[in-house]
Amino acid sequence: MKKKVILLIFIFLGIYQAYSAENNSRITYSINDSWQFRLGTSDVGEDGWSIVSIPHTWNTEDCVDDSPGFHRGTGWYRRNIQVDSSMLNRSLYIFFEGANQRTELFVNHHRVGEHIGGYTFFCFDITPYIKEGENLLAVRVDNSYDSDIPPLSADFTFFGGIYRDVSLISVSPVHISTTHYASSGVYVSTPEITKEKALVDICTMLSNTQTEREKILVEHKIFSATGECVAASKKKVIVDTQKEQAFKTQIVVNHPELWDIEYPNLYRLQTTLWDTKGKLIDEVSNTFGIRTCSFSAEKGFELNGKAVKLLGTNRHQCYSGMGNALKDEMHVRDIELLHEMGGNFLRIAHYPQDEMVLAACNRLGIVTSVEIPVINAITMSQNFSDNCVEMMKEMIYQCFNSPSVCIWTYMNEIMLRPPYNSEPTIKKDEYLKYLYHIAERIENTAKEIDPQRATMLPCHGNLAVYEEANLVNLPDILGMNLYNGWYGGQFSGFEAALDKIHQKYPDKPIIVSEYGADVDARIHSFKPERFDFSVDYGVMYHRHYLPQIIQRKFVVGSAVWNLNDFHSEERMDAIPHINCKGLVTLDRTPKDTYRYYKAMLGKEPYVAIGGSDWYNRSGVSDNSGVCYYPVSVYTNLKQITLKVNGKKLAVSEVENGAAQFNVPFVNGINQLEAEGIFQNRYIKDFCRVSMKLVPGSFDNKESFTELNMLFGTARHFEDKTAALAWQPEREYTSGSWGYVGGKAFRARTKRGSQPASNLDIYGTEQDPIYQTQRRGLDSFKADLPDGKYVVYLYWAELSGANTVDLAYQLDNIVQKEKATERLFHVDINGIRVLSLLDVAEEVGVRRPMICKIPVTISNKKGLTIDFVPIKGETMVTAIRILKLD
Ligand code: GCB
Ligand code: CA
Repeated sequence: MKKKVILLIFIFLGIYQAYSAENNSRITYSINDSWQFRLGTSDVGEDGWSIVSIPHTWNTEDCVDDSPGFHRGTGWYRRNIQVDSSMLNRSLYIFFEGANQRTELFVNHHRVGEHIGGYTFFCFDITPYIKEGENLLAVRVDNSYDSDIPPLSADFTFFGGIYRDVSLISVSPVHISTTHYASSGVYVSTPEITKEKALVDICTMLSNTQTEREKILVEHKIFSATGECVAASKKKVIVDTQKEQAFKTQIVVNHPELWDIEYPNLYRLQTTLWDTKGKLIDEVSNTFGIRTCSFSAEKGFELNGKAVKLLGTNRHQCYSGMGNALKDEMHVRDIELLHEMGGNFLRIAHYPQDEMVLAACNRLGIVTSVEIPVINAITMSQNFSDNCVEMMKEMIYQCFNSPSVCIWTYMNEIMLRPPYNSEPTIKKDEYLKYLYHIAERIENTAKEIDPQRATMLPCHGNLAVYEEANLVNLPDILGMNLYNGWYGGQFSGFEAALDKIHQKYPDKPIIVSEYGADVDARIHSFKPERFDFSVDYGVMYHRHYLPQIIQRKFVVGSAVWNLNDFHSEERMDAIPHINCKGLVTLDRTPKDTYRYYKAMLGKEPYVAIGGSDWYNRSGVSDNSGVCYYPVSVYTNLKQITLKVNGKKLAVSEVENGAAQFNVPFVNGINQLEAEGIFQNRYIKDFCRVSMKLVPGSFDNKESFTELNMLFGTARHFEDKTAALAWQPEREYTSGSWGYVGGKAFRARTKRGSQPASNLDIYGTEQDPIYQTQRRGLDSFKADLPDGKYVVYLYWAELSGANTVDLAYQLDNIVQKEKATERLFHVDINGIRVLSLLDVAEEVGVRRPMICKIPVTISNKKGLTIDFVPIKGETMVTAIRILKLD
């Protein structure tokens, strides 16, 4: 009772909890909450601090605003910790799970140390700086560009801040090391595995911060998944007064239960230090698995001697509106999404992620590759090279015990943008030599620390440049990032490329380390086309790729780029600042592409109606008052029956993960019900679609409510905020509605064109409405019934806007369109409503302009909107018509 009262008083006074050590064992306190944060280089003064919780990034505004760029600079965090006298004879550490990207820690104004790199754990010894009572922790974090710190550039946003958990660790002066590359201090490997027994090698790093050496007992106990102790050892060790003394021992586990994909059996190694009087000094637990893994072109990936095809995804660590500052459970959820989909492989790209990620992969049976963020290019400096190697060491030591990790990866598309192409001072041969030197150092580091695991280097499609740099034969596995049919070329270029590589390197196991297509879940098209960002093109892409991957044995694995949409500030696609190649959106809503994979890979019987997240649709009704749209049902069953509004429509055979239907949608709510049979059991999915039909011809009997037409495109667009459905343009015919004259605009790219501009349209989140347009049109006509209407005309001037030259777009880099002068009148039913309109002049380039005009139609005249050119071509991006009565 007394205790409770005291606690309450503390809370009311806002006093920090005091950290105290009641017994000897290790205590890890999370210190995520109640930090003060201030952006800027100075921590002096009391102004401008705000209270934040960690995980935290100072870039959350940047991921929702519409302006280019994100804040790169310095931020300060500070917080008090109360320490009571019992803690003063302990060793104290601050453990950071990750902060981007250069971090300095100060305790009571003493500089404790610095860590470089945004994606690995680090741990500082703060013992010498701690006093009884209040202690001030101050952390300076900097995410500025630094030519010595990888990544130099990459297709994702480098959110700054302490974006992963922080904790205070209190241990006895003699303890299992916390500062050996911030790992757990215990390394488990299994050099020999047979049915009868597994040899378990354990290397324990011991630290002694006292002035005297100390004799202790190191006990190891291995527990099975059911909690039974299956092996143990206890040995005397003299720990010198030093940090990180390695103590090695070997234990045998009889009849080991192996870790594999289906049964991810885990063991727990409990390491305990005892003093000679039998008092506990320190204890840590490490999860590990017993398994073998190998890669070869001939046999593929073998786990415990059994070949398994690795099929899965990549993953980025960010989320809608939160940047990279995710709570543990959100990391776990992503891995569960992958697991539910049937994925057995995760390329943790392009950097080590939250510890929850590997924990979940270990638990769920997902094989992983982890990689260091050396991307696109290097700096020819000793510091850069050293930082790469240091990151590799940190990554390997920190992930060492995870059975899911089978691959150490480095240098993603390192030849994508070699600087010698643009900077004459950099000599190509010197650059390639230095690049190889770094690659070799990284490769050797991996093999020295961990000879049991394979290495991989992911190349982009142009393998010749990697050959030139001598990088193909260096790693064990050749990673290929292939985007045929997305950034350029045809789908079939994918298998052609793979076969060609295999012919040249018949012994090299290949992983398709990336492949994917951007999908904006709001865009659909029944004439899907490369770079239209439609769900439908994305589905076509993946339905081509996956069977090709499955067919080829030398392709030992593949990883879709990407599990989730992710922030990439410089990108300007259908969703500006976001790379939308995810199978799920930035808030983890599955797209049809996810459904396709789940149908192909998932273990449970599965039926899912495609487009079930496309609720608001519009279309043109035919003579019988319906509109036919194709609907796919994704399933791993053989046959699907589809009912529409309670009536059976058809039965369809499943091919390549999907059954296809042509569904007559009626105006209003449509209920779809798909069902298949699995072992005498119905497996079903339901979905509702709200359809707003516009008559294909107005015979005055049809009712009309609204029409939302996009120009210059075959895309449908769902404005999910307003629950508004946009449909593609059509040409006017008598009695109906549509455009007259003109041409659909196409954005010019380096080698051709694409169906929509990739300009970020400022001040709107509905960018796709403005990214297509019709130019040079004479008019829009709709033979609407008499009545009162509101007409909305949409424009955006796309010419004259600066584009960004993004290396990842390869041949698809959009060319800047020269500013064109464009001046025209707009007449509605013969009345001039806008004269000498110059959209660029009116609102600026790449800005939305909507003109709302009330119109009364009488005498069966219908609606005619004329665009009268004065200078240049006329243009319009969308028209919305709403009937008021
Ligand atoms: C790549 C890169 C990756 C990009 C991806 C893309 O090859 O490795 O970082 O995000 O392509 O979407 O272009
Ligand atoms: Ca975490």
